[in-house]
Amino acid sequence: MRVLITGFEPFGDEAINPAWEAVKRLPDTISGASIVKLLVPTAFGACGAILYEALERHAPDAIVGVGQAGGRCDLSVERVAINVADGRIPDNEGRLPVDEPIQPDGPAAYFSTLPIKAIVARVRRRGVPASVSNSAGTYVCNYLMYLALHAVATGRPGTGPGTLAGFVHVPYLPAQAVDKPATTPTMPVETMAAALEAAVEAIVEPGGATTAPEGTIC
Ligand code: PCA
Repeated sequence: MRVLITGFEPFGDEAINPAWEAVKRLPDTISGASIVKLLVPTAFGACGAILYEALERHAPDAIVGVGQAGGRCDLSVERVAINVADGRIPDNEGRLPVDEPIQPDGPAAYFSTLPIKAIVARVRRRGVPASVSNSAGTYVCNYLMYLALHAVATGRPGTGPGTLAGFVHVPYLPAQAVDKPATTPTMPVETMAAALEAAVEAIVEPGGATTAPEGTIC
């Protein structure tokens, strides 16, 4: 089994992106699966082109995107990607889409095909807080998750009907919080890497499926 794990470049005012910092620390093999690590630009368009190239080159069995969600306090496993690009700040190439469909002919949303609840359970067992998130936002992370699921749904080269795809967000690193309010949640990079490793284990090892309630009430 081969797992493609992407991590984003720094964006906005940040000099570092915890997603790539954690992804690059992963071992090359997890539970017998080979891990392909891919740095992707925080740019609408460009990140998709690099994803498609990697799909063709590696034909992964699972695609796991990882991105920074500053302000979140745990490993958040995304449930859904929606067909909209609506930025708040320009991406790293200066693009700021507003209310644009990602794929004009695509469905309104795709659900993650990763075992999201098994991932949450496994990460918690590793001693790291985790939760299911019901919004990946409307910026580049949601965009990449949508494109990965759309690639599988439309049979892009390098994918098959059983290719799994989804996304997880990670908090800021402690070093990113020194100039932010004292209550800003952070997670050390080693903890993030351990959580991502546990997440991959949940994806590649059969039998971990769970339907534990993880919903939210507004
Ligand atoms: N986080 C942003 C884009 C890149 C990243 O790491 C997001 O959540 O959309």
